[in-house]
Amino acid sequence: HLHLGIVKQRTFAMLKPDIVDKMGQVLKLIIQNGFKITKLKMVQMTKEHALEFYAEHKSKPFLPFLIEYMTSGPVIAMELLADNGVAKWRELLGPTDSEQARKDAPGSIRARFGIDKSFNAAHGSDSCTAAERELYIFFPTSRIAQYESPRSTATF
Ligand code: RTP
Ligand code: MG
Repeated sequence: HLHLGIVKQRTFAMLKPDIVDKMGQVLKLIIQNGFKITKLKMVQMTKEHALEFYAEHKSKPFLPFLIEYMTSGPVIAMELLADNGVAKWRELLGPTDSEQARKDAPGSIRARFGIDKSFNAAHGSDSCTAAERELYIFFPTSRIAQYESPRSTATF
């Protein structure tokens, strides 16, 4: 049957260490924006884990700083499900640079919770292929069944 170009997609989202103490506010925003949180865990990345995750940036000058930041405390790793979920989550995140986000997308997560282009609150996969790869890094759990939504919809 017709889907009119809209398809449910899973994406990988991560709250970076410095906003983990604001996770209540951020999770509320995520749910209010129509995402289902289908997986979630708090985890301290090792340096090796962070380097694997950010392999695409291995020659960037900011990589050592990024690894230091991302391993400075636990992160919240999530699988989110929504119509056009990959692009929808990138849109709610806003531009990479939080200062730019405050100009161009004032309601976005990076505008509201980020500091600058390095400390930018949260991560989102940039494609379905990236989402599959990143989800597998944090949730290498092929034995766990996939599902569409939690049993009840939380309202904060
Ligand atoms: P993300 O992967 O975290 O969702 O963000 P993104 O696609 O918008 O940005 P990307 O280019 O993939 O960069 C990954 C992360 O590296 C840090 N970064 N620092 N100092 C800098 O110039 C710089 N540029 C990027 C950010 O934490 C960014 O999210
Ligand atoms: Mg990226």
